[in-house]
Amino acid sequence: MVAITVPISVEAIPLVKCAHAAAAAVPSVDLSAPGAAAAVADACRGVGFFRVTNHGVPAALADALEERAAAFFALPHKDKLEASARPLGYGSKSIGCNGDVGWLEYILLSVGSGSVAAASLPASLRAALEEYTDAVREVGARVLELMADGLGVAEEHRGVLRRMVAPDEADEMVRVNHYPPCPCPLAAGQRGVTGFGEHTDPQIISVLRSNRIGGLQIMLPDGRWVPVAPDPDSLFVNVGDSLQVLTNGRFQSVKHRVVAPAEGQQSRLSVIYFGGPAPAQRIAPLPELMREGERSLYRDFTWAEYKKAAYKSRLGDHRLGPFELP
Ligand code: GA4
Repeated sequence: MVAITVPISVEAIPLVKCAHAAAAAVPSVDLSAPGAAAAVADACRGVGFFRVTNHGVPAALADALEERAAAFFALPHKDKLEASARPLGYGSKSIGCNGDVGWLEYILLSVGSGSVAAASLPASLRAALEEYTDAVREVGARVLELMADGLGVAEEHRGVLRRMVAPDEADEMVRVNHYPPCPCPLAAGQRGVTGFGEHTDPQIISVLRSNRIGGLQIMLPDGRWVPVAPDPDSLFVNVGDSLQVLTNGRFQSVKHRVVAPAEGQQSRLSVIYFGGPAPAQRIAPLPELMREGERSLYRDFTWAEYKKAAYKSRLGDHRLGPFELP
């Protein structure tokens, strides 16, 4: 019996079409290669999503986290619920606070100011999460610097994006998603059960790592959904809505979703770091990027304002819509 069958029944979770082929649609960037800045910017202008190799995060950190997270998810449901503090902490099948459901259970935490430490999770899991997040934050920072470089920002201003997600002030989150195989009689052939419904991430940048089990799909600019081949040795970077605004639409946030593993498959486990700025940070196109006479596509807002609006929305909503200028 799968531990996450209560209280939402599997029939309440929407089905999703399985995507096919086009593995090459996901760009890959070697962070140690001389052309990394251009490759990162190309990927962000195109798909808004890319695979990162030579990222420097020791496999041992991710393995330790995966092992401890798996041990946590194997606990009885009532024990896991003790770590629930919606929308943060442990959650099962219910995503956010506005009725979204998926075939998964997760841990969602705010990072920094000791909040990972404060969460009522086993101490060894907290420690692994903290260590892993510290390492992945560095990758996020490096990628943000490459983005600025690839966008043509002058050398003395290249830290502009990276500084927005610097610890202390930044609003960072970490999420561990566990998708057990789904025993759903309705899901057959072309259709699977939604693990995590389609959405874009509201933050600036997200950095994902998963185990060997697939299920993640991204939407290409032409509207096609393609599967992302799992690769535990790589990290995957998402452009978030805030980065789309900061670049005045040069980079596009990527729609993505997860199809839960079918019965008989193994569980998918993913860990995502979300780099958001300080609450008071103004989210507006970077002056360093704007061409003469170029106008912002968005009205000005702060991260606190956008986050508040995002948390009132449904997963699949076009969250930037109300902020777009005619
Ligand atoms: C999507 C990205 C992150 O996972 C997240 C999610 C958040 C949540 O799970 O509570 C949201 C979702 C995410 C966007 C819209 C709102 C808020 C669920 C939801 C329906 C932690 C985040 O920051 O935004």
